[in-house]
Amino acid sequence: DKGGDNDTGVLTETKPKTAKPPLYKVLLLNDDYTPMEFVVHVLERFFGMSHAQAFELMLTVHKKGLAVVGVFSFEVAETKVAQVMDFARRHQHPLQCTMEKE
Ligand code: TYC
Repeated sequence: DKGGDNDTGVLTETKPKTAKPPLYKVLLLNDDYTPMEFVVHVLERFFGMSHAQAFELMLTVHKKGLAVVGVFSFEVAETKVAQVMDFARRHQHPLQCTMEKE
């Protein structure tokens, strides 16, 4: 294949692209009641963060009101949100976790 000549004499190859799947941000929301240590534990347990990373992100949420915890495929984001919401509910904390399309 000699490629496409786009009127410049330069041969360019156009690779058929497969559509990239959409990505979803998982957001953690601040509230006045969930203990800081519980949020840190959630971030370690469900998002694989180190204690230091988790503590830093927890403080960002506490100060700014919310933060992006990670970006995932729809299925993974949905699972993370469900895991966090279920864990918070079982421990009777009002912690909220949501997702939105990037
Ligand atoms: N604001 C909470 C407190 O002062 C701590 C907290 C941080 C709660 C992050 C939720 O997503 C959250 N105990």
